[in-house]
Amino acid sequence: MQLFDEGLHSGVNLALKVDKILYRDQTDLQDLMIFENKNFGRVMSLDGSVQTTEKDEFIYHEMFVHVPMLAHGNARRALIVGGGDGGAARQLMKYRDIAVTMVDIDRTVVELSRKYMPSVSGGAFDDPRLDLVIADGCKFVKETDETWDVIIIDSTDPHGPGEVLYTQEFYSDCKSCLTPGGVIITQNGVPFVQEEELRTSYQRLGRLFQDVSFYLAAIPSYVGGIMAYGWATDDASLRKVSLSTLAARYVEAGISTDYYTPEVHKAAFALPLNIQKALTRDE
Ligand code: AG3
Repeated sequence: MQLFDEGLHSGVNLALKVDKILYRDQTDLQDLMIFENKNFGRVMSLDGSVQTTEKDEFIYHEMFVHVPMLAHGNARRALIVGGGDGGAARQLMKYRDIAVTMVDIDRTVVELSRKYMPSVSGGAFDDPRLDLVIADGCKFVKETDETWDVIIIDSTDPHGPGEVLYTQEFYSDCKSCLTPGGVIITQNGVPFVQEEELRTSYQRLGRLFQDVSFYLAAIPSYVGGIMAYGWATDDASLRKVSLSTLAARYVEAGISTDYYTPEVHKAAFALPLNIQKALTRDE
């Protein structure tokens, strides 16, 4: 029996049974593998870490997109940095009046996701409302003079090509291309095994934004428990939008989801005490 043995964390590993390898090669930037697993369907890994699986990507991407979109309530322009599998783009396409820019550094990720895992992007790459840019996200946000209402940083963990997407400089450049009242969401890892990354992002974002927090969701293929999305905005009211307003916006948007509900949205911001303590602890 062949096992995919994830090397992301030093003390704990996710092992997935590999039923069939569909693709394995080195792109210009990273090692990319796509294989089949009974429970997760097709799985894409980059540099040995699970990025996306057919069966649980809906949880990750729905929470990444609908939480900021419905909290904002009037977002017309969204930027995805990373997200080459197209999962976040697919969720954004559910909004009628949306224009999406997606900047991923690795064209091969886009091409292979499209080919081997078409349900993840679900046609988003053929949608005229999506502008796909193959470029370094860091450089892109530094140089652009465009602005966005919602910025989704759908990166790998802070190793390899994704590492720069966790720096103070990158967050600051993102802030300069955010419209007033806009919000930035980050992929911030699994706190139980990546507490340092949570603390670091909290400090870096905290130097730049009035309201910085996290919200949570459990993604079965990201080992170690519940994962955290970073939330950064100068408009503190976005985190306080009432359940009835979220519910009205959800109905009005006419979107359908399999994980997200307005109730789950509200609940996701409740941080367990150990996470609150990790954020405020002096060290
Ligand atoms: N973004 C999240 C990768 C997280 C990997 N972490 C892990 N395996 N524990 C990847 C892109 C998904 N659109």
